[in-house]
Amino acid sequence: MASPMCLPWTWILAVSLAMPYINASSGYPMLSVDDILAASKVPFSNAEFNKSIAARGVSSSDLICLPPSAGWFGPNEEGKRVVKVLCYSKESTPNFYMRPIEGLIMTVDLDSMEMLKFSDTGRDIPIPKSSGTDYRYTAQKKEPEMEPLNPISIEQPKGPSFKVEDGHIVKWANWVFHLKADQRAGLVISRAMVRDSKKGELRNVMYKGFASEFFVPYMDLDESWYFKSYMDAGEFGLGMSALPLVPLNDCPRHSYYMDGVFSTSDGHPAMPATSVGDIQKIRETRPKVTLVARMAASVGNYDYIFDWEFQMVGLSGMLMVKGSPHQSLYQVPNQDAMSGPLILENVIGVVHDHFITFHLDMDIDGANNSFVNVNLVKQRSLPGESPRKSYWKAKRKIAKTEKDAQIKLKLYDPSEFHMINPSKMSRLGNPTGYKIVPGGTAASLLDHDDPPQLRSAFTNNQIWVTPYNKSEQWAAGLLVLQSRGDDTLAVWSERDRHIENEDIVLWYTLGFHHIPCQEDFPVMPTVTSGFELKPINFFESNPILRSAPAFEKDLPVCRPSASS
Ligand SMILES: *[C@@H]1O[C@H](CO)[C@@H](O)[C@H](O)[C@H]1NC(C)=O
Ligand SMILES: *[C@@H]1O[C@H](CO)[C@@H](O)[C@H](O)[C@H]1NC(C)=O
Ligand SMILES: *[C@@H]1O[C@H](CO)[C@@H](O)[C@H](O)[C@H]1NC(C)=O
Ligand SMILES: [Cu+2]
Repeated sequence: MASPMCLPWTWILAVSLAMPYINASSGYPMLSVDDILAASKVPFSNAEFNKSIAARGVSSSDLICLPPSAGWFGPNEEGKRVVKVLCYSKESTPNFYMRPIEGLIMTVDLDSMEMLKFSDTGRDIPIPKSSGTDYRYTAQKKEPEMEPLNPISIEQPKGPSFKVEDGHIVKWANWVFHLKADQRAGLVISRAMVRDSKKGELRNVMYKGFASEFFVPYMDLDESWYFKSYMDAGEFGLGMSALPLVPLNDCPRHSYYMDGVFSTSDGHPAMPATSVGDIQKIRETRPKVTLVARMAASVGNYDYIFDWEFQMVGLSGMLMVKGSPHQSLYQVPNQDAMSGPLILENVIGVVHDHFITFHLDMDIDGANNSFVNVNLVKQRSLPGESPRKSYWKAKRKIAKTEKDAQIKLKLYDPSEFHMINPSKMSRLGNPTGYKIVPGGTAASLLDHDDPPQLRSAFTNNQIWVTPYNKSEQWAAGLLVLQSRGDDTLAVWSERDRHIENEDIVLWYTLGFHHIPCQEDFPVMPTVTSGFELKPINFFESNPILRSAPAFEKDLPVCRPSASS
């Protein structure tokens, strides 16, 4: 586990985690595994807590306590690192998230491990029943009332088409890129280059791309809920929350697995503690062949799967969000007073949002690029000009400074968004470029002065462009735990720096609102969302024509060993 080769890097990480204490901006480094383990034990040394648990009929051996981050809500909790500790019953279920002990919440100081506040408001709220909460196949008592599907096997008899050099550099089809496991971002793709099939040269597309920050605010004002406005990358760490991928279930044969070795709070190298290992994998599938760099993480009650999908023509970032069950509230007779739909007896799925902000340092044919807003503008024909009264024109506007590139998506005033190299022209004189095609387009409905939105102001726009600055990689700022929003992408962008024909970074926020429903119980079906990066006048013509079609003689025919 502790390979000596990892040490230099680990020390750099340990130094960068310690450094924030001398930084002027608000906030603290992400929670460490030690913080989490220690904080979750604090309630047990409190007699009042024991009394409350006993009154609810829960045995202490059935308790599971977790310390989610507390957010930041004004000066009361400043000067100390605090978390909120809440508990669940794991009696008769592996799915304790479905059995919250509602209204029991403790504010804990992470350094002194003291309980700062004890709040116990939910004694009359029953703990939801355990029946039906077990999602495992073996726990389903009844035969399913549908025809089972036959297995499908995907074969690749000549082995994979990708190569991995030095453990990190991936070569596949016309793509070359570097893959890295990162404690905070999870998976980092860098130096993505594509070989031009006509000219044979390797051309730069993206210097670095990764999920920079998450924002998941819940819409409930109760004492035990209002603070739930998680920022999963900067508070918990996507890499730190990584899950092992399961061969043949998560990934097909020939997949390549990469361990993530990170630093513990005392600087030792270690694999993520929430599971036995962090694995990224590369997958090949047919007939639509894409190369997938995947990582899975489990942050609290949510499982996230990140797929960076390389295609023959484009490069796309894909995100799948796969939920484990939600935390829940209780049944209230007045529906309007409920913060979400009832999804099971005694369980409310509290409505909330998911936002993920990506850092996309594009380098189209070199570092100096420009951002172009190609606006579709409605035109009115002149009287007598045409039987047609209206049409639209694509009007190009190059962003000169950061404020020109603060973009809110609009259905009735649409645009395409291009990253171009203004000094690299195609045969026809078009600048070479890539466009970003937004996917999940939900915007945050919170007011800008609401503390969670102030800290997550990087979600105020869906697109931003900033000049490259090595200190501006994390959209919520370097320090996120209890930050006050003084070091976010929104603050940097207000400087309105020059971004035309410069080394620039594109930021895109993917969003979706989540109104839970009964099908989200006991485990959520996968929600998929993503965005694409597609070439725009980058190639002289469609590069797919140069790749060979599949012939029948090359494809294996698989037969079951005994035919029936
Ligand atoms: C609370 O209960 C736990 C488990 O039964 C016990 O170990 C602990 O000593 C109790 N704490 C107090 C302060 O009574
Ligand atoms: C990029 O542009 C800057 C000026 O905006 C210039 O100083 C720099 O040399 C350029 N870099 C390249 C690689 O052309
Ligand atoms: C780079 O970013 C840091 C942090 O936001 C900031 O203090 C510094 O002024 C920035 N440098 C430039 C040249 O914008
Ligand atoms: Cu959700």
